[in-house]
Amino acid sequence: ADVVEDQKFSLKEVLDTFQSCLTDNKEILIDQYVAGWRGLVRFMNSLGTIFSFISKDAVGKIQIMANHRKGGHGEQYETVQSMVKYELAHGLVDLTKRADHPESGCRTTLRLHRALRWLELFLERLRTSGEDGKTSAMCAEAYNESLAHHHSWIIRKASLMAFCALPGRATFFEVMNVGTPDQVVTMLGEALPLIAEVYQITEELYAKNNLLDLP
Ligand code: 1PZ
Repeated sequence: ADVVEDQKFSLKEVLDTFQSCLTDNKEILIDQYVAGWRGLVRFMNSLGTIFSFISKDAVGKIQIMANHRKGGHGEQYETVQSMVKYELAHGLVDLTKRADHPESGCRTTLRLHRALRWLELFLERLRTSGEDGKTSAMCAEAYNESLAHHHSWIIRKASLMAFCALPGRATFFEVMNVGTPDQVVTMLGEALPLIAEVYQITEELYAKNNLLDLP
């Protein structure tokens, strides 16, 4: 295979990683989930330094999860399901206010999980947009419907400002490096149901365990 071609970054591989985090019995593998986020952050970094305050926070959370996996109880963190069970059974989650466990896997994953909803809404808008669609508006709408509800005023302002720096739809599609606009749309159509499924499974698991408002 062409070496240069192989090194080129494709958003398809990133979205494939997310799909691969689902096991046959619908558990979510943390290694793959985290790898998916790593790829997304890499993609975001390629869009410009204005996003570095976002990428810094995301990298921090990715690192927390990677450390849980590498730690002495790493095998308990194999899936989101086993993590929830383990951390709750051992009182490792701050349930009402931040205290002894500011870096629990549960609260850290919840932040990424909320961001995954943003991703789903944004990619769906991108998929169904016309040639003259405005990426910054699509991004802002997706954000206002999801993550914004959980962010302070200052973070919301900074985020909405950063979105204005997003390249136009045509350039955005090119940076995704998936192929023609038609191929991008097809790829998104295939990837989105799986991203939605990963989101839904986590959402139900968190709801069942009363974890959706972790501080
Ligand atoms: C392609 C354009 C990129 C748009 C990214 C949209 C997401 C905007 C999120 C901005 C949040 C940045 C600042 C950090 C906020 C944190 O306070 C929160 C809550 O964490 P806590 O303070 O409770 O520890 N962090 C988050 O909400 C996690 C945000 C992760 C964002 C990952 C974005 C990945 C982008 C992929 C692009 C394809």
